[in-house]
Amino acid sequence: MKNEILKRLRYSLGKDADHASVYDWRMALSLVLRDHMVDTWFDSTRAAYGTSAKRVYYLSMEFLIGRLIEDMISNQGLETEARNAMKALGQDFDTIVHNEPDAALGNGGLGRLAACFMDSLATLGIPAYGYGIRYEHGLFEQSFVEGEQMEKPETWLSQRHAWEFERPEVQYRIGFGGHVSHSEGRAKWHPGDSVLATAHDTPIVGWKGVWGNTLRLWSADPVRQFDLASFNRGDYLAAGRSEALARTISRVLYPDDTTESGKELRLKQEYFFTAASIMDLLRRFLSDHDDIRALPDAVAIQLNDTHPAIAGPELVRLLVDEHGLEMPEAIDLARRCLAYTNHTLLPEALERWHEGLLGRILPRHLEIIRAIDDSHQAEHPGSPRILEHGDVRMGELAFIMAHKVNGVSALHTELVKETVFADLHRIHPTRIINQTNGITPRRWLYGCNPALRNLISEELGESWVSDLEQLSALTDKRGDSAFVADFHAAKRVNKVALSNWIGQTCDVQIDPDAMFDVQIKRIHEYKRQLMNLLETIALWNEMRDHPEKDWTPRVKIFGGKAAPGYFMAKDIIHLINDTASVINADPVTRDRLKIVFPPNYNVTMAERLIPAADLSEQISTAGKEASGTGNMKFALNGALTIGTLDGANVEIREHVGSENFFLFGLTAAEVMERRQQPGFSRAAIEASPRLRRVLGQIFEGRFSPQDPHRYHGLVGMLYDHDHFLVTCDFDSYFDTQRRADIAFQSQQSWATMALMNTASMGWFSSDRTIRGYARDIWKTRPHGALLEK
Ligand code: 26Q
Repeated sequence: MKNEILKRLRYSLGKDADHASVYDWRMALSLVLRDHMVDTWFDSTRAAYGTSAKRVYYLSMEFLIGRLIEDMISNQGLETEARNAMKALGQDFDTIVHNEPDAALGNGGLGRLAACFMDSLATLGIPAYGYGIRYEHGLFEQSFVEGEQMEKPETWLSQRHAWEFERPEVQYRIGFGGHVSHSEGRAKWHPGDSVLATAHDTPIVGWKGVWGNTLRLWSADPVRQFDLASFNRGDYLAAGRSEALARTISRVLYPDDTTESGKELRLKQEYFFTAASIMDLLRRFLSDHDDIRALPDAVAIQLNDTHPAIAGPELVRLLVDEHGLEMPEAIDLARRCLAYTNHTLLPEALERWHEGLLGRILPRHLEIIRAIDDSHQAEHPGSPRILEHGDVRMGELAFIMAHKVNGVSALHTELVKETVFADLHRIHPTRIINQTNGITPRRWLYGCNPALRNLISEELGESWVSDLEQLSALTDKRGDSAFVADFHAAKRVNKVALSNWIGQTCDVQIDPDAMFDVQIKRIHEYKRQLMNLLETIALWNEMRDHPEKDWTPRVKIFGGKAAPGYFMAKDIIHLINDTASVINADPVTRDRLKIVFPPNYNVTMAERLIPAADLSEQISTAGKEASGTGNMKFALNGALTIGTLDGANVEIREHVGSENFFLFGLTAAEVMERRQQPGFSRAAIEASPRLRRVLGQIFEGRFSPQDPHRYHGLVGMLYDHDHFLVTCDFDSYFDTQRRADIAFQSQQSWATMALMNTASMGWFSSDRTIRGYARDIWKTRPHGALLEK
């Protein structure tokens, strides 16, 4: 490998070893690793063609993949070789790994799930393509200036992307606007504008390097070179316009993780990548099939939320306008290919487009959507409409065009049936099914936690990495005090490493023996970072009131970004940072309580924090978090959860056992009921002297002395419209935290509970989730013969 790296350095990067930078070395190593997997990748593609196996197409606006180098190394079993080669070349391996930018082509859970699914699809040997957008700028970079979030554009593509192959020959023309002509019963769309979608492929190789799939991301390019010949002087202006359109479409990821409705560019992005993907999969299908009616036997299209829901009308359009099918047959054929995953119940996150806007950008699609809506209405009189009050409702469109609709945890799926899609569920009672989310154990244990990985492998060998339920064998070790001590020691190693990193990046000294209490996720009112902070202040008050008591030392760690236009979320960040300044400087509590909030939380930071966590904060208002997947990563790495009965917490608790989980708070049903009671939050505040005191301190400017009114709005919100019931759950949360304090005092029993968490989390592998999709939705079987279970 050493020689291969030197060759790449010289002939691909044009550098000699004496003048190579860390970047050059990283690129040379990456290119060697990429070379190494090309054969597997080709073999897989060939095998998929050969057997005419059904292919899965995962359409997602987001792929939050993070760094890839460690996946590429460990999935191909090249760890020792790569380390030795870099050592022989005089390079520090970890420095090389950390030189790779974190590809943040996603906002949070939905995008990270897509990335975990790509890893599992490859590991299981299921022929699959991930389709998305090659954003030039991923999620913004966050910094804090005097405690406030600032956003800077992210620039992962300012360097060459090590893993991708550009495919200039794989290009599709994507139209926008214009008009539709009808003659002799046929419709034809004449777009007014168009851009080219160009494919960029990243190979995704599964565990043991047995199977490789493709992540195909589309960039938008101007069509100018196509049209130049026919251009007259006047058309040059039009050419300029399309060039500007092309440049903006794949420019930047929308940083909102709930719908910011009505943004024209967002709709164009959605159509752009969906249309390119549908054209691409049809071309592949037609290259070895004659009969378009066989499409559902060869193609399964999974819509990651409604963002690619225009896939339904687009497929129908191509079937009717280009392949000459009748509308009813086209709708039926499309439906047999399509399935839709719902990721949220929040009403503000359900996508709607004004009919006028959609009709202006996609006139033919609007006609087809009407036809779909009318035919569904004709078959099921009185059913909910796709078009309502002048809006196209993408959830209803996706539901009606899908043969299966899935929720992402057991609780969420039941709520989908009872709330957003209650009426459609009555009409199609077998369409909604559950597929509880999962996480890839390759990244979220094997890769990020070498200390624990090695301990497990010493006990079980390495087969657990692709068969995670084997972890249950560790249950037998709970009475083995030497093993429990080793388990505890692995956690300690990770905590020391994190303490050092926090010392460097946040300039805060923390005690590795304190409880590391971590909440990392997007900042959102429903996720209730605010409740966590209020509890921290209440604890601080009590430590100061009773310094003589034997307090369990804690480090409260926060991480997460707020959408740039979400002012309440930004206020919460500001308050956390303001509070940290006051509390961290307090000599009375200095050795017992610290708050740290490292800026720019991303996948790479998660890989650092999760292995070092003792306590995982999963405290959303019950009924609001569809699943959560961070919750799974923590429990797998031996953190105990403090959480509500929300999303996948419910199932995690069932698996790890209620005695190994700190439960608190109202249930989803109780939440709905409590919200109906007038003045519920004032009543809760009245009943809790502890909470009243904290809110008073914030209101008076105890944490913002330079600007004492800063948090009046925030405190007022809690009194008057505490939509997420922070006030109602506060006391139960505080008391449960104190139970956690006591439990942590016995390190041995804490470590045993932590071990039971790791041992019980096998079911939450995304391999299990993908097997579920393959069996219940896609009707396809893993291809990798070796991996067949
Ligand atoms: C839509 C239109 C316009 C602008 C933005 C959006 C948009 C973007 C991202 C809407 C929603 C999202 C992301 C949602 C998301 O991440 N949901 C999470 O999905 C996870 C995987 O299923 C779950 O575990 C989380 O509970 C859920 O919040």
